Amino acid sequence: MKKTILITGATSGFGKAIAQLFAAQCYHLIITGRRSGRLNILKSELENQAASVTTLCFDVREKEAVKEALLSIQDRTIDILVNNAGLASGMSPIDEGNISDWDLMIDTNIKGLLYVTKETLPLLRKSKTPHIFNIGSTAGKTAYRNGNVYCATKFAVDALSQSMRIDLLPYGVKVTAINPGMAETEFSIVRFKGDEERAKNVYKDIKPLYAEDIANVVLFCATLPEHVCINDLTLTCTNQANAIYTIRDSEKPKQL
Ligand code: NDP
Ligand code: 8X3
Repeated sequence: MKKTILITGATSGFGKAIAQLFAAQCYHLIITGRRSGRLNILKSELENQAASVTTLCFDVREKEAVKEALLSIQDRTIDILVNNAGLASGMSPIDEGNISDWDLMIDTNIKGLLYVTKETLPLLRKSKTPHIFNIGSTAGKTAYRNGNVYCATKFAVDALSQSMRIDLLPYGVKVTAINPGMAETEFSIVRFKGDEERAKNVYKDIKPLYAEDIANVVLFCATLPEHVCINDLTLTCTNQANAIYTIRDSEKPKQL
């Protein structure tokens, strides 16, 4: 029987790549995000490849909107939830931080993830193989300079993934935290508020991860035997060891 996957933040980056890959694997898709135009374009693209796609347009920060969206599909069963919607906004020392950036990151990355999970759990519990993916980050493993509140939100995602795994054990729900390092998506353009030059510089002289790399890892974890659960998975590009240590190609010694 075909499984159903619900992906938050499917209008761009990881979420979009996960949608495209799982559509190719014949999953039923429920794709979400705030930009309805992008959701509809992705829906037509995937339906042209014979996938079945439902779109739900909502902001994960608005708990009533989340509730209403999930209520509209209450007859469905969800096998996989990917809590992917999230962002960084700004990058400054803590004493120079902008409070609305802090609110935006905390409301989206922590509270949004909680609202979506809470409203999706009744539909997940109808599945014989329920699985939650939380997209964390290397920023949730090690704090880095000027990362402060973004790092804190991803540390929270790490803690919530561990807690969900424990609390949902009696219901056989797999919970997998995926913690990517730097990946070239719209992430840095959003973080630097549209400054594309600054965003491009983050990945200068580096071969970063791409959204498809994260999608492949999610698919790998989702298709393991029923008795196997990867609880926590960190992946970085080869140029990066963790949130702090990254080498640019131009900095490499000529020989090892
Ligand atoms: P993108 O900016 O490319 O995509 C972010 C997605 O999140 C978009 O689809 C956006 O959709 C959605 N989103 C953001 N805010 C909201 C909101 N309030 N309500 C609903 N949807 C929202 O970034 P990535 O694909 O790179 O990021 C995806 C996740 O991966 C994030 O949680 C990020 O923190 C994490 N991550 C990213 C890394 C990177 O280097 N790129 C590395 C590690 C983790 P829309 O605007 O349409 O609402
Ligand atoms: C996104 C990766 O390095 O910008 O979580 O924190 S990083």
